[in-house]
Amino acid sequence: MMTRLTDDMVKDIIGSLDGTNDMLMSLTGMNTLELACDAIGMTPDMIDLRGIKVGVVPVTSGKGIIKKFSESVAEITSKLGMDSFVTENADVTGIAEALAAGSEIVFMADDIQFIAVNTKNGRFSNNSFSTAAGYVSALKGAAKGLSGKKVLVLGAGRVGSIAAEIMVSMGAEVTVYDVDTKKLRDLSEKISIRITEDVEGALSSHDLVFNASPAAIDGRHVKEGAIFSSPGIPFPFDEEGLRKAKAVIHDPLDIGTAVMAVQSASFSRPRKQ
Ligand code: 2YC
Repeated sequence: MMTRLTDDMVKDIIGSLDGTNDMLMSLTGMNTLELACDAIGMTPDMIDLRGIKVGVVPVTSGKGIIKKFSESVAEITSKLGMDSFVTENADVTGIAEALAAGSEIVFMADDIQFIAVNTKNGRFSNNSFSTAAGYVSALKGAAKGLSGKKVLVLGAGRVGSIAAEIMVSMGAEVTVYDVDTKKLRDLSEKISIRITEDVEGALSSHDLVFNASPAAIDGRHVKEGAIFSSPGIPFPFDEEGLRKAKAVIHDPLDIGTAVMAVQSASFSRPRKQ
């Protein structure tokens, strides 16, 4: 089941973007733009996002529109220097509106996929990869490198699995936990990870944790001084966990959307050397 944002999780995003940027600077050494570029192996000097026209299209399918979701996506991409707007119309009419307005990138999300399409060549980024890559970069920044380090991944869904794969390729020693042992076994056949069914023991023995699970994290098992890179929603920490952790990197939408913006823009712009 895809964990879905609620109106309540989204309502405060627009006013909090500078705060997220500052949090990322202090915990990872990178601001939102630097982090988004790092997630796809770039630096900000290699791509110019200014003036790229971005259309954000509300989508009414499934559980329908999340209040302020589209406006938040537009604000996040505007902060990166893009020329973003939310279409008046939703769904197909909204897509037509975005295209007619000359949007180079079109963002849209239903209950299963959240994508950013580059209208110049049809290539597109998706939020699962972008969230995984963005939060791996954040953990790498906060931990000052992941190569040779032990990392625990909570959740073997789309984000957790992609994050595990990226961190294995970076030389991290990755252990994955999921309540669904079949998901764990399937993943361990694809990539070289350790799997565990003892989430409490795993938590208490890891300094670095990537949390991509919707489940609560019991602070009693959090290791003193642990660093959490935690895209999982809803926010899972109790006050004991927050007290014991050295850093908790979390935002409901910002990092994933910023990586989508940079990645989809890079599909039609040559990387400046
Ligand atoms: O307002 C709208 O246009 C809605 N159709 C948006 C639905 C987004 C559903 N997806 C999610 O809540 C999650 C987010 C964490 C980002 C990706 N999927």
